[in-house]
Amino acid sequence: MSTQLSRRKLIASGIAAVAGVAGLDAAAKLADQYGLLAPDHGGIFGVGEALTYGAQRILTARGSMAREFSRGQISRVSPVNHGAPDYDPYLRLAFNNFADWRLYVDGLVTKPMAFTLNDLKSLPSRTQITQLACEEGWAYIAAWTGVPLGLILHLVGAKPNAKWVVFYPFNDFWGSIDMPEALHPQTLLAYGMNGEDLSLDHGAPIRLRIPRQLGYKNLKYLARIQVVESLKKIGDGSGSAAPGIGYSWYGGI
Ligand SMILES: Nc1nc2c(c(=O)[nH]1)N[C@H]1C(S)=C(S)[C@@H](COP(=O)(O)O)O[C@H]1N2
Ligand SMILES: [Mo]
Repeated sequence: MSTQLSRRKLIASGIAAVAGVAGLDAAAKLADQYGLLAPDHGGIFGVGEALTYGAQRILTARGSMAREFSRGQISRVSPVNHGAPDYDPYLRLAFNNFADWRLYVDGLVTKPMAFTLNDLKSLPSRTQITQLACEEGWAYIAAWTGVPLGLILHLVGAKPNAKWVVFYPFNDFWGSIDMPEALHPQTLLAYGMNGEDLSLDHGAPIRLRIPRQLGYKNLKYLARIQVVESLKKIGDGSGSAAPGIGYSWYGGI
């Protein structure tokens, strides 16, 4: 552990030192070399934002866990932000209790798969009581049940050069996370909330539940997951719809 850690420390202080001496652009180049550059670094948030990502990535690289709470701490009210799509094909699938819904997982994988909701529910699950914190300043605690995303990536055989996981919901709020976050044990494809099926407005049939990141990274109403090596050719290349509406790609808490 210590060699790994001190190497990371070295990289972190190296990047900070380069930022001080040679300016932020040089620091960004160095960060990129070590996979510590957020995909929207060239955008409105600039290099400073990218370095926040790099610094946090080093701090959380050892897989630190988001806080988990007790049953008694579950919030009585769970607010909804951005309710379920009210158009097809989502409406049609919802009307049929998602019996015809499939979660397509493809991209840099050896075995692309289409999971039914029952497929996902029959896999080993994890229930965790965590907080969902919206960037607008409110939060609530709930119990979420789902399949660890890492298990799905294992089943489809994500290839060694896979670097990002892209999520496509039934609305246009697409997004992505990096591999360390995707493989983190608390990163779930959740189908249950507080002991019941996820409601439509909370993201049925499946949402990403990623308690180490802010609410807007917790994508709801998922249709497809794609594993990629680069985000450059996806959408506008910034890694998600978030930068387009004023949020940074990285939503770490
Ligand atoms: N597909 C999709 N997922 C989404 C959003 C969205 O607009 N579309 N909003 C996000 C935001 S900003 C927040 S705070 C959370 C809210 O989750 P909740 O409604 O279950 O509380 O969902 C996130 N997931
Ligand atoms: Mo949010």
